[in-house]
Amino acid sequence: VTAGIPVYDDSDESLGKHEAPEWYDDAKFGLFIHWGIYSVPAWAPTGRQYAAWYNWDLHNQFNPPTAQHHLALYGPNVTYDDFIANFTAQGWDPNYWLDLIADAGAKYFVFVTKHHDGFSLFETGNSSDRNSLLLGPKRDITKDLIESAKVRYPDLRRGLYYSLPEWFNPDYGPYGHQSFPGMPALNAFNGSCCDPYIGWVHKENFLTDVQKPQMESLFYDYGAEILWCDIGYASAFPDVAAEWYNVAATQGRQVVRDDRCGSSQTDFSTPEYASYDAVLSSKWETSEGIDPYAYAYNSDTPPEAYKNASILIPRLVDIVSKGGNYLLGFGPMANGTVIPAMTKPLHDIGQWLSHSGPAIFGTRPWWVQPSDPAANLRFTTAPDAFYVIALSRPDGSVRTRAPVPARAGDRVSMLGGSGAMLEWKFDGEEFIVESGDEVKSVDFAWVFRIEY
Ligand code: FUL
Repeated sequence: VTAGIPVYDDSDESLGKHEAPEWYDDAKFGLFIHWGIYSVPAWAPTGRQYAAWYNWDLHNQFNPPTAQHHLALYGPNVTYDDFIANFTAQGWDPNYWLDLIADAGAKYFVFVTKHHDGFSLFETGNSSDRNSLLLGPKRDITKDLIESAKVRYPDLRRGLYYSLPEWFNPDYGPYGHQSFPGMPALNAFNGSCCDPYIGWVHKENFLTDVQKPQMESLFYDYGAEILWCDIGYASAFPDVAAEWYNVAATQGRQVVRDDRCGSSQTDFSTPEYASYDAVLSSKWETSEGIDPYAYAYNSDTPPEAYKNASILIPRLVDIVSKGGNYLLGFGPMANGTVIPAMTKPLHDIGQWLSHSGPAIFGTRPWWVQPSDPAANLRFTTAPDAFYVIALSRPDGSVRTRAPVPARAGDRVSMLGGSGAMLEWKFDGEEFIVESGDEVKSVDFAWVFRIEY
């Protein structure tokens, strides 16, 4: 026990004391990487289903497009696992992704080490043999990514996504609200059944022999700084969390986990494709793909349908102004490369952050939202400055009646502009900055820095 470092135990009360560390709140912008067997078929009806759900949709009689697509393209005899042969990672260089992440200005990434299809991209020892070391790439993808990141961008925070359930694994059981034809009935599994409505079924040893060693490996062998569990329900996490927190703390590291780890406590919540009108009282992170509705690569999505920087940058600003983090997903193709429709907006975000990042990173939200919706403004605060961010290009001036904490003598300038001090005043309650021509030099969002 080191003085000043809290020691956690397995009780709910103790685990509930864990919080998102400041570095995570400061980081604001991360990138989510979904890459796996599903990147081979890479298909879902665009805008409607998640491409990483290919195997689920393939078996879902209530949701026929994927099954129809599969039948037409591959015929009736190709199974999902047949795609493993085409998932080789040949030519994949982790530095190519890492440079992309750095170019986008992101402070962290979250890599999908095992999605619901149960195929692991990390060393799973005795717990499973459906993994990338034995099959497909024959390579420890997670290790290659993590170790390269440590060397190339040591400040980039490293997050690992981990799905607690595994579809169609007889030790876990069917997943979802109904079983599909040809699949064993929900009650056909031995061991404990959890929720009679959802029908989550798992054998007791799934937690002790699969989840527990795998989570511990992600913590200690791969050094997860963010554990991004998915789905929740039956979970070994409560049994391994306290030790993870304690070990990390004695190493001088602060780790963080999301709200899908199958326990009631959480460090941050994870709404998908979400936005809010006001600041939330507890830490949150919204995730979404650059794709209109997918995290993994979806070949059905036309290039023009991807969100571009004029959508993504205002999203980032809006989320941060409400206290959230933005975890933006890109889906590499099976060969590991990322299409220009995704790399271009990432690059544009990075360019914008290179001058306007101070209004994002390390900031905290302001307690009140700008009052005039037409002005399309957002606020963030820092110890040395207050930021008024316009999401539409200001036409001559920026005006708001919201309580902006500017005082006589404060200097106002636009980030990414000439650096010139701008005229500003209060007209009654209205705060006015003469933005003039400065705004011509910047695109996507215009940050006015009020320096205390
Ligand atoms: C969801 C998953 O089911 C999606 O496929 C995706 O991974 C998203 C981040 O979480 O719950």
